Amino acid sequence: MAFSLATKALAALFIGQALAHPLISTGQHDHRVRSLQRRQVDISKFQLTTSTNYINAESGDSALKGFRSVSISNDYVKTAKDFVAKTFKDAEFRVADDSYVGVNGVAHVYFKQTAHGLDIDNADLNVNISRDGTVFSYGDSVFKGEIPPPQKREFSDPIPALKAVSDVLELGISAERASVEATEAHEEYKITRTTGADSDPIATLVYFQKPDGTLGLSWRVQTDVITNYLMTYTDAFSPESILGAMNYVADAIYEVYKWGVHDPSAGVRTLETDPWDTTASPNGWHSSKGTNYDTTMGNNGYAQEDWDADNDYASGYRPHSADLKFDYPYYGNETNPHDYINATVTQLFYTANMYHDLLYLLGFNEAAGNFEDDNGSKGGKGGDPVILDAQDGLGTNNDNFRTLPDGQKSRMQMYLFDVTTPNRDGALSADVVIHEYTHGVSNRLTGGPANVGCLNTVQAGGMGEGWGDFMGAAILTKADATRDTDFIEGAWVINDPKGIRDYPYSTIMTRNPHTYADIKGVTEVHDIGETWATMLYEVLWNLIDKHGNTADARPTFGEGGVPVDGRFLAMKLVVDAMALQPCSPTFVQARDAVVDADVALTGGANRCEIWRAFAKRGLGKSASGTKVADKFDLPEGC
Ligand SMILES: *[C@@H]1O[C@H](CO)[C@@H](O)[C@H](O)[C@H]1NC(C)=O
Ligand SMILES: *[C@@H]1O[C@H](CO)[C@@H](O)[C@H](O)[C@H]1NC(C)=O
Ligand SMILES: *[C@@H]1O[C@H](CO)[C@@H](O)[C@H](O)[C@H]1NC(C)=O
Ligand SMILES: CC(=O)N[C@H]1CO[C@H](CO)[C@@H](O)[C@@H]1O
Ligand SMILES: [Zn+2]
Repeated sequence: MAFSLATKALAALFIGQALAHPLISTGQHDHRVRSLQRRQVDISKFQLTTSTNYINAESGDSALKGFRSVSISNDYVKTAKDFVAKTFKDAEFRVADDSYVGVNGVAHVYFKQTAHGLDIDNADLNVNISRDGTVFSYGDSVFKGEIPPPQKREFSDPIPALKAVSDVLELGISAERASVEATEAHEEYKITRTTGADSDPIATLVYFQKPDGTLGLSWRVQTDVITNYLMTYTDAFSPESILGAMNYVADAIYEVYKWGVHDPSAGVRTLETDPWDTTASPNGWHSSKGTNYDTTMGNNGYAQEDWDADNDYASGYRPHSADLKFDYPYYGNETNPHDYINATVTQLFYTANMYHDLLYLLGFNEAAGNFEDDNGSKGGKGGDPVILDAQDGLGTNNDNFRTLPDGQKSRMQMYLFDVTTPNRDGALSADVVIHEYTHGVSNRLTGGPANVGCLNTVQAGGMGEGWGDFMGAAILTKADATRDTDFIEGAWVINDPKGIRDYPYSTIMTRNPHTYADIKGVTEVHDIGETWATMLYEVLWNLIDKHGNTADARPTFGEGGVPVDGRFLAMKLVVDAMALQPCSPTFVQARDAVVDADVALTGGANRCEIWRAFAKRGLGKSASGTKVADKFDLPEGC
């Protein structure tokens, strides 16, 4: 038993994406598969068929029972290595470089089996280590038979392997004048001077567990042909025998106002590659239930136009791109907004998916009732990606979100704003998209995912508006902002620097004088929401001043799953509080839920920062939920 230290970039990529965190599943419905089928070759016939064992604590497995690392360190990789060394005595492994500790404190360590210094490409092992340092489960597709002795081969062998792959799969790559160049990676070769491929094919010598149960040397040949990026295994000594093939999707690229850009006046569009989070969207944004989409559809949402306001997402236009390259022009001077529908739908899809991924990390996941087509057996109900309708013909100068219970598709309708010339498109402005999506979050979280009727009273409905503005403010607040920096909602869409609310969000009373008493007798929910979001904006700044800020798009979690910076901590507490508060909460109850969320998450480490924020705006300790009046007092100890 030994560990080789060789880390191969390519192998790591392969493990990371094909096994640990699959990028895109390779089911039969893959659009690339379909395009291959037009050439009469069905790649699914060559699908890899490796079987994996999964052993958990309940299996009573003797290797697992009571295993604890003899080492005194709390290095979880070391614990996993010790476990593997003891359990698979005769095998060699290398640690893949994508081990991590999950939000639940479970560490996941990935190994690749090796033989004679080469990877056994379809022999993987992953070990889960609990918080207390014990191994609680592992999964393996380790080769348990006899490792054959090393075999000799010719330097030029990758060329016949490529020829065989191209012939059998009818890829149309010609390698008549090809030559071979070694790359920096171990036993990996670039095949140059071919024709018919989009980039030079790569061949890597690996071992492969064959369907007959033996282990053999194999060339893993990577070919990039128009829309098919394939990884094919051939027998190294009889290359025409294809051992397996998988479709490997290239990067997805979006030309968008990047996450963190408030609206089109605040930045330029850039190309964003694979922006998803692999925990929140393990199959990327264009895949669901084994289907890969070449359009703005996927597990988390379906984005399209709805010019005729018929709500029929199936017939709505959306851009298609076989290589998932969604880069479309938008200049801002177009007189007909239909001319940039590709850019708009792309932006809406991007913003909604980015927000899905962030919310997931903050706790709005499958079990909490989030918006996903496939619940991936992680709890909650599937079947409910968000319907994202851009340039919806139903109205102008507004947007809306209709939340249905978990398991039913909810709908965001983004309108055009015709108070400006040329018209402006709500879907291009992150503050308004985040505001709308947050209606879905607060409705699903308050009172449970199946009950979306908990924000209908006047105060609760008002907070429903406030949460949307607050989440936008927290997400779009820059790392170099200070508590004197204001946040303005909806300025771009109506082309007015004052935005769509009465006051900017500000911690300075003269710029935003809202206090609790302002909601007395008010029934317009947006007016009430302004006061609520103002209070949360105070919470945000008290926490940023205490814990600092970050420019990162996603939180870093410290011990106990607590975001290490104040900005994401504030977002997490606000989202956690939604799940804690009762159905139809009052301001007072929603405030208490934020205080309680901090108790649950940190043991109450931020109690006084939170109370001071609310008390400053009149929602102090002795404020009443029914008799609305300002109270500026703090609880004992603050
Ligand atoms: C590791 O634990 C995670 C849950 O934390 C589980 O989903 C996964 O299947 C486990 N994998 C193995 C190999 O034990
Ligand atoms: C819009 O702006 C682009 C880029 O600046 C320019 O090429 C184009 O001619 C403009 N179109 C109109 C209608 O002004
Ligand atoms: C949108 O993009 C497609 C290509 O995906 C193109 O054919 C079409 O003309 C574009 N639509 C507009 C309005 O530019
Ligand atoms: C209610 C629901 O949609 N449950 C699904 C959760 O995910 C598993 C596996 O993907 C499905 O079998 C369930 O139907
Ligand atoms: Zn709203």
